[in-house]
Amino acid sequence: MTVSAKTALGALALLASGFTAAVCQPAKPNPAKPKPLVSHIYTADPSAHVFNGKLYIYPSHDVEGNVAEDDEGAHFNMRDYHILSMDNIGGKVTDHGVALDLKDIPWAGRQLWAPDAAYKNGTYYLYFPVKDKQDVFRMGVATSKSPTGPFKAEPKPIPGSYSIDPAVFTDTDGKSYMYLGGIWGGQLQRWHTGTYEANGSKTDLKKDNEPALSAKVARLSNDMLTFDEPLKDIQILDKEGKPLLGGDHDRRFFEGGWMHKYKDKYYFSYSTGDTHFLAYATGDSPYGPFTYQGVLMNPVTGWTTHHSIVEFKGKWYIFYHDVELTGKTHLRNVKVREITRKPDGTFVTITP
Ligand code: FUB
Repeated sequence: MTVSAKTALGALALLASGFTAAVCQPAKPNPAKPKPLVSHIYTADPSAHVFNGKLYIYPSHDVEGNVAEDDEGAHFNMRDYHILSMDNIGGKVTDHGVALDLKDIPWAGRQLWAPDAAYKNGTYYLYFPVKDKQDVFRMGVATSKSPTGPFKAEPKPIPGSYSIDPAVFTDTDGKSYMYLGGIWGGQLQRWHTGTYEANGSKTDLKKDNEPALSAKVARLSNDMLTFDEPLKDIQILDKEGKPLLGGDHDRRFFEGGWMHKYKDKYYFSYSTGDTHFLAYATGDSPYGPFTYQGVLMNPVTGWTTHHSIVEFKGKWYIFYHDVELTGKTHLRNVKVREITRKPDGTFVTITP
């Protein structure tokens, strides 16, 4: 996550004042310069899914919370989720209103960060990270009969869960997995011994020559409400089979993991955080190990970078955010553009 020194992005205060319509402007796809999908609210961390032939986006809902900025991202003080949907890329985007509110999550303290969603057996699941009342990030889950909610939160966090940025992937055999983790403000480094270190590092372990901190994965139970196994490390290796190191900030995992499958290969993509790349690595199993392949997207304007990848009507798209509307790190807007793959399945790097 963010550090205060990195937030001075200039004062592009292009705030869309007074515009509160629920149905938003069509966003014309222009690969050269994609537009924010909506501008009446600020949105980030878009997790895109296709349910019943329609595209749904589960983003964070950024707000100006008047919370002082700190090195752990306190100013990312989000309090609810709105779900967006669209029938076509470039068509009308609908904001379905508040789907889940912080006040309706019994165990939550503050900061509703990047969510994801899944569907199984007639129920939609919304997964979300939020700090508990002790200020420790945990993963929550909420359910609904509709992809747009309203969602009802389970009374407790998912047992054994921690850190941020859940991404739920359902494989072709029907098994679902949650990927999670984020260093710095996402607290992953404080769990490196297996228990939470409240006074642990605010950034990383400062062990540049040791394997980098890993994202985590666990298979979900059949009811999608708990982990079926303890969280495991996601290993990301270089082409020589060596783990990426903690000091390799251009390539190591930072936050915002996403999993998709293409032609039987598993693609784990993620943000490198302080170097602002979206990178990816491929493997032969949902658990990895994954081999680093390169940069999926060069840095966007803004400090954070967070994405999802989805196939819709025969084409592959990346949903991501930048700060075009405000110039402020914590007031972001989501965008979409098509992805181009080379014949071997690797990506043509996108420069936004
Ligand atoms: O939106 C809050 C945090 O910023 C997310 O959890 C990170 O991935 C980064 O985008």
